[in-house]
Amino acid sequence: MTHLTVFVTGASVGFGAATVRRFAREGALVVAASRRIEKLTALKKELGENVLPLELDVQDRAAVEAAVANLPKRFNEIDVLVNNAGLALGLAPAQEASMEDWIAMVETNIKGLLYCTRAILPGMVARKRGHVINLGSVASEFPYPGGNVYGATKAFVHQFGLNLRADLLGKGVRVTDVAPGLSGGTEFSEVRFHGDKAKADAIYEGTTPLTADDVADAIHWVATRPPHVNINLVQMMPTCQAFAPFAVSRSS
Ligand code: NDP
Ligand code: 8X3
Repeated sequence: MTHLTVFVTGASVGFGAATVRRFAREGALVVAASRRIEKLTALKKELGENVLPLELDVQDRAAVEAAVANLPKRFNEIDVLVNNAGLALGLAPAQEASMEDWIAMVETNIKGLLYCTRAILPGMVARKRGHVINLGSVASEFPYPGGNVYGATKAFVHQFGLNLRADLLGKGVRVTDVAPGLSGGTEFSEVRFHGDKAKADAIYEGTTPLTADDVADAIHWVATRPPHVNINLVQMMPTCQAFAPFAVSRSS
């Protein structure tokens, strides 16, 4: 593999950590960014000097801009931005959902992704090469009860990616939406249920969900296609997941 420099947000656990491992083991330089620096430092200890731990809250626009502007020279020509930091909070119907949860999802999944993209994109355009890989979700296309704002943030991610492609035509910069379905072994559901592990575990009971390594594999695959190939969307589900019929209320 040519030596890529990869910037991964939400790198401390889950898909992000698996992505850092995958690229670092293939010889890439990886900036591993998230809020929990101790987990990032552990990743560096595991993977070596090609990993740069970066304590970063993507909700903090000034911090994102400063972090990108002040990257050490060895890591500052980013080839691949993996916009992975994100979360779902709650599964309540819209009329009962927490506004704080909604705002946190918008601040992270939408605004955080915008801050990172806007900070890193000019360098990619100047170098005439780069790749923005956004973590979308099947929830962007398929609605489900309680998915209200989470699914909408991922629909934003999908459409923003397509519009980025339109702006970046001729600039040598690729854009991909990697949109997984049910995925286990990450903190996603524990975060969604505000730390209720029993509720989180119940989501995966009796299933064989996608793993973080499955998703990292897809991310690595799209990033290592020849430069003239742009994968617009990878939508992936575990074999045990499919679609439900339309719901019809018979009492109204
Ligand atoms: P995890 O909860 O395991 O990991 C989320 C990561 O995001 C953590 O590393 C966390 O790090 C980081 N993060 C959260 N908020 C911030 C913030 N404000 N600033 C910086 N980093 C932040 O989730 P997954 O790995 O499962 O999910 C990763 C992405 O994939 C998300 O965007 C999610 O929406 C999406 N996705 C997940 C699916 C699933 O079923 N698991 C399916 C489809 C998409 P820290 O706390 O250290 O900051
Ligand atoms: C995560 C998958 O189905 O919980 O994006 O929304 S789902």
